[in-house]
Amino acid sequence: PFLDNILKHETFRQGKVTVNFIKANTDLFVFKAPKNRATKLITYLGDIVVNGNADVKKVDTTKTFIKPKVPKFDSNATYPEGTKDLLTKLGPDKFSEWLKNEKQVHFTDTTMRDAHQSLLATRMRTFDMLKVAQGYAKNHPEIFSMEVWGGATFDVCLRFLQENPWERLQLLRKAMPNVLLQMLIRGSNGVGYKAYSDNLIGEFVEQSWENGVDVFRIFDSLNWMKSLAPCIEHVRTRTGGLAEGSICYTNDILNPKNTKYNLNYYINLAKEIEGAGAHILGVKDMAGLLKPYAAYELISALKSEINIPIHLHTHDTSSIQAATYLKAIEAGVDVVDVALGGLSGLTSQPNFNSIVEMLKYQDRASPINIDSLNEYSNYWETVRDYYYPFESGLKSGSGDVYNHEIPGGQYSNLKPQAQALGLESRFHEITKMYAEVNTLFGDIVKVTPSSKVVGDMAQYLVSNHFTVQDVIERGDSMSFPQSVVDLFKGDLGQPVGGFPKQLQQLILKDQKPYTDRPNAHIPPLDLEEEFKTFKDTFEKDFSRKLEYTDFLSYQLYPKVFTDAFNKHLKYDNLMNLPTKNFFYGMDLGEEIIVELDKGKTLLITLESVGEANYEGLVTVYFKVNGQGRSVKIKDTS
Ligand code: 3PY
Ligand code: ZN
Repeated sequence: PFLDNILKHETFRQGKVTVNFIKANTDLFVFKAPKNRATKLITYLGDIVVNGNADVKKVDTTKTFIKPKVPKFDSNATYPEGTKDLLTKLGPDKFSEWLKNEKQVHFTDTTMRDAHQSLLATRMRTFDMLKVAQGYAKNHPEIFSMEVWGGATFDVCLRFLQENPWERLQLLRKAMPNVLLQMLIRGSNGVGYKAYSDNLIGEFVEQSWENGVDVFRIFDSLNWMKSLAPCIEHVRTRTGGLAEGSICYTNDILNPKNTKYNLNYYINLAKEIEGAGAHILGVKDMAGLLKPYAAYELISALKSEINIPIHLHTHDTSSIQAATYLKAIEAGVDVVDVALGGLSGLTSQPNFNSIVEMLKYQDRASPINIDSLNEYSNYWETVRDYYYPFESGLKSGSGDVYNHEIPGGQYSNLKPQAQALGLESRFHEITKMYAEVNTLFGDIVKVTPSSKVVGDMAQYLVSNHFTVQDVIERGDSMSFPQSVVDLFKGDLGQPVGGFPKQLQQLILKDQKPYTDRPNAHIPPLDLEEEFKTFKDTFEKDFSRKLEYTDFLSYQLYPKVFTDAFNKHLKYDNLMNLPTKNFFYGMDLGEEIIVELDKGKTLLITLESVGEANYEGLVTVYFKVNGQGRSVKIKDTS
């Protein structure tokens, strides 16, 4: 390293070395940690052994894990043709026609996106997905699509899992080249919580397609067409994929008192979405409020009013959503979203395996090998155990969802959040307040990011012992959460029927709201210039070339990306580390195999852990491919 420092030194490179060169340049004696991957990996493992993974709040030391059984598949066999092949053959418009004319009902498998987002706080790692991706695509090419990307997964990959979301997408694409891959995109909010410039969203859509996404489920958190339409247009003009423009379902169309979100409202919105060029209509029931008989009415009406196929999404929070699917299937829905048994139910999607059984011997049944499907469910059931710290603690379905209308993913997060704020015993007060805040806000559509704002306000009121009446009476002297102010200013767009004017004034005080698109206030990004600046800032010490997709990650989440980048410099790519070791480190004497790159494998054993020295440094001893190695870790626990 000393020689390396000399060779790289500016003075040396300029050929200006004098006899005093070494003496005058003390920086020659500063050695960077060796960059090799094995050192970085054992540094990570050592850190987790000494300090634990900060993301794991409570470790159960008695826990034992069972090795998940990967269902058999032939890695040399060619992939059977699936929906991706059909899309390539037909193109998106003809594909949409094909789907509409299908008699059988089709399935989207959400296991790798919404299911774990809704049950395990989005923590599922690529490692566990890749183990079964190829086999699943080969054994189940009849699946309509695999939802694998978007929603909260992008943020969580970078923020908590130290993964590159684009790499996840590329690897899943490679492992599943025959079936459609699907993502969830929040219209002008992309995969974030605020509006971005239009050209950034356009680039993001194009790169998502280039890297593997075929089906874009596009929604807006206030059902605002002005946010949906540009995103549908991006998919139509910049990709060869399918634009699934979606209505978010809220309230209850069968409730005679509901004059806002009634059947007519949804039909009109669906027509606008079809008119904007969507290939598929998504009905996104994010909170699981679409009851069975309402589903029959809604789907029947939509089938007769629009000409594109209909794709229904729900969450089983109430535990009766299989009945909703049954009625929707009777009414002619084309595709439904399901999750493999082990990751289904409650705030996740209805159980794929059981829905297949429900339809067996019926007209619209799909030819699916249920025994194989059950093996995959077992795999996920076993894998799920490795993620126990991220379970929500919800134990049963809840009929109360029809009152509070909290989306599945948010509901399962709310309990741990309340716990963290010391409000666990007041959980039901928060859910009740959520409903009251919704009424106060004028009954808005609640889905990311608008749902987060309602949740922020509910927590704010409960933790400060305020009521909504207090807001009405004394709101002008309250300082509300920033997200609430932003919403009422117009930063997430306009809600159905507008904001309640008086409340808006109380919240905004002397700020002026606007009613045009938030994106109209965000200048387009100078992509070329910004990409150059990005590379100049980050590329210096990086162990791999930075891609345009990294730049997009940075633009969407600057701080999250920067933190992930710094961790990457320290630990390198941790994606291939087994999940047990990623979250819980290693046991003494434990031996693990980690495949760093194709053909480059490390056999690592944890030999011993020393005591902290006077500086608080702990030496952790490993054996790596038979050789003794140690790392010094600062004990911060
Ligand atoms: C998301 O936006 O992540 C959702 O899953 C909304 O339902
Ligand atoms: Zn969902």
